[in-house]
Amino acid sequence: MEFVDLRSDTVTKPTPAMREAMANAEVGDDVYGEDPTVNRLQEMAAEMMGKASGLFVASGTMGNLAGVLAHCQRGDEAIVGNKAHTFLFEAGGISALGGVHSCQLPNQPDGSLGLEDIEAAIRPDDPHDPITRLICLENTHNRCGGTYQTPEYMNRVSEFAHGRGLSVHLDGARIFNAAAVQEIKAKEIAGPVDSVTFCLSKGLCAPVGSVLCGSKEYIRKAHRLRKMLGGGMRQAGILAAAGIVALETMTGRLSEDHARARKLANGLKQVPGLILDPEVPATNMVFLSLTPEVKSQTSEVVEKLKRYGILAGVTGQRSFRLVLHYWIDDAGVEKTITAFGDVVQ
Ligand code: TLP
Repeated sequence: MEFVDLRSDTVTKPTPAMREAMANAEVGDDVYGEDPTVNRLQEMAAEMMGKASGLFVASGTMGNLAGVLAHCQRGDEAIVGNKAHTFLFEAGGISALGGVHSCQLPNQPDGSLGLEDIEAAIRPDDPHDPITRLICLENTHNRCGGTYQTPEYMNRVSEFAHGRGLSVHLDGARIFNAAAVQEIKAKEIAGPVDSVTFCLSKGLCAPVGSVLCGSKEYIRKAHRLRKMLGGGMRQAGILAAAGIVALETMTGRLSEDHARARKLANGLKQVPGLILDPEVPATNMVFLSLTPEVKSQTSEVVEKLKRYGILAGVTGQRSFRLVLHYWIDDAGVEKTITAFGDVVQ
């Protein structure tokens, strides 16, 4: 059966153009800096983020890990949101592998961190305290519903941080979604921060990889860290080739996924037993839960949906996440609405 796979945009498979580019990619040893395709991708990525340099890494998780470690020494503190991907879903890497202490602040419903909260969290110069070194932001924000932050917000936090000698790292796994919904360039969002990671392998459909971008000096440090983490990938141009096609052909179409997310949310809103939160999806993610009257748990609903050819993501005992991407068309959206209508009782 052909599944409508809404579990994540990470499930996207490469397009035929990507496979062709991969087959024909010119390659070299990237640990020596000699892979022309990786070098080209890194230059393109840095330019799009408004940074001096880029570093191709295996995943968003590796980008955030090397990204944070390049800012912090062991024992330093990084301010993170309590719903941040880096805090929740990266296996505690910054603390386990980097010795970086995290200070978790409540994410506001829109995914932001309050400036007053950040200000109050900065440690005094006291030998009892770790040294506050870094603020981590996420845009779009996954667990806050695919919400996005404006360039004004990115500017405000960065100016505040720089005024206090702190750096800002952005988990921009889906920064091109944040740019598409605001009809701006990604560099307007990433410009003010010190470093940014974005993913090629989510809504942009490339099979593997992310790029960490920042200043020349910062990327030089991150390059060594990537090696330390086992991420020196040699003839990685085969992968980078798909990333180049992703940047050339996929960033301009993401608003189609946002429109389908709204269509899906609209349809599901009519299904008795479902609550949408938020009611209107900000970008490509639809979050919903079962009302107290519904007897089934999420796991049962998910099993039943499979029989209709629908794969849904589970976020809790009574909640789901549905993510729109390149491989979900209008028919898939209609099929999903019908299936939820039949299954939820
Ligand atoms: N997110 C995945 C899961 O890990 C939850 C998903 O299905 O959404 N930052 C953000 C904001 C992410 O959403 C993800 C992946 C990552 C980083 C990590 O990227 P990868 O999976 O490439 O390590």
